[in-house]
Amino acid sequence: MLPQYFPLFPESASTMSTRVDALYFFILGITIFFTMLVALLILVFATKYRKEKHPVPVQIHGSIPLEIFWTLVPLGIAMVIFAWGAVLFFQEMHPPKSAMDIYGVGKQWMWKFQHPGGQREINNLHVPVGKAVRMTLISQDVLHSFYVPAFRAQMDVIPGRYTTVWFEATKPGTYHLFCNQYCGTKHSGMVGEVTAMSPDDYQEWLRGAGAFGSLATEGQKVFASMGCPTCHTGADNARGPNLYNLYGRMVRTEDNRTALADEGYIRESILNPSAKIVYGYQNIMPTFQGQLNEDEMIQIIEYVKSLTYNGQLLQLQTNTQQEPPVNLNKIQQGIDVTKPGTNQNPVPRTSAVPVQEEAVPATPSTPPGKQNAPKQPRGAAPQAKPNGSQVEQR
Ligand code: HEC
Ligand SMILES: [Cu+2]
Repeated sequence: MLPQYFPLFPESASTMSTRVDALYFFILGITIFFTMLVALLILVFATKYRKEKHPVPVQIHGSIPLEIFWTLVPLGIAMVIFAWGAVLFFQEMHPPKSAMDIYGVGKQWMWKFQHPGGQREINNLHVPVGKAVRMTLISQDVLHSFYVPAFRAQMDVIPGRYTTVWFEATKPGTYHLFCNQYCGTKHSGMVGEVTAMSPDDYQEWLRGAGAFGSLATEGQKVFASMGCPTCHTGADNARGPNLYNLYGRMVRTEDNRTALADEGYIRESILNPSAKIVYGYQNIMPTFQGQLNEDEMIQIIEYVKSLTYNGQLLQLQTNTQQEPPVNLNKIQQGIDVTKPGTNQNPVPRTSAVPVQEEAVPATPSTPPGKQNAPKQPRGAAPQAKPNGSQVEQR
């Protein structure tokens, strides 16, 4: 609606953008009001108290009511702006629980995106309309900034650290994607497009985008090729902790602190293992600094995230590829599921996007690499981690 009357203004196409605009226009309105008021008063006073009529000005020495009035009114207005802005800030910072994940890597001078199903794109981002999307962003070189004006969404993209931003597109269309932080010679060329599509079109697009495997299955391959399973076997007496159900949990560290196992924590555990030592474990994990690129890091993180009962379900729902999801039972039996034809799904899949019932395995999945540990009894709670030696808090 706006661009028609006010072409200087970007389109408004997300749930946040209308709210941000409301505050913006409120501040703009106040500014215009006071600018006009001051200009008007200058004119009025200049005529009314001009020299011919008032050769000698009357001296006024303070007025308490006036001082209170012009202190409290601006304070009130400023507080309204502050409170309104703070509410919007918290909404911007906290993605809804139901948000889907998309990963973005900025590098000189392009944007690379990865969908959980493994679909990749460059300088192009496809998102569904009416669904919150949480972008997890990182830079491969210098500071960049992810900016979609139509969504009023902006977040710095920093080397070595994940940042997140979320949005929910409200209408289909193609919108500008900018790098909003000067990042070198071709900074101005670091632009792309965000295509918001109806959920059906988006599913269609995911199917057509041709991915080799979901991020989690790709991550499992990286995990195996890096030798992580030699220590993270999942067994009780393993040298490294069991990574099953790690994501989103509070981890107790050697110095008796707790850390939330989010994307940043997993990343740090891999690149700088001695930063936080898991309680009850030795500081023996080598650093993998320089051995993984950002794409592989994201894949490993998605793999670790998938090692939960719920995560597995989520993975199945977002993985629209024909390829079956990671079969934890097979991994448990020591079968290399990365070889074609060995990762058979126990439940035959009838549709590309499985419904929830299909996705639930008949028996709870056991952590990968559990081959040395005693078999879990049928029907045991999946989150009951049979690992007595571990004293982490959940
Ligand atoms: C030499 C054995 C060894 C190897 C190889 C190893 N790790 Fe570790 N890992 C450990 C140990 C021991 C800990 C716990 C102590 C610590 O936090 O450093 C750990 C901790 C972790 C944690 C934090 C776990 C928690 O419960 O908070 C993650 C995540 C992790 N490793 C991932 C990996 C990945 C991914 C790889 C392969 C790229 C890998 N590790 C390779 C031994 C190893
Ligand atoms: Cu840039």
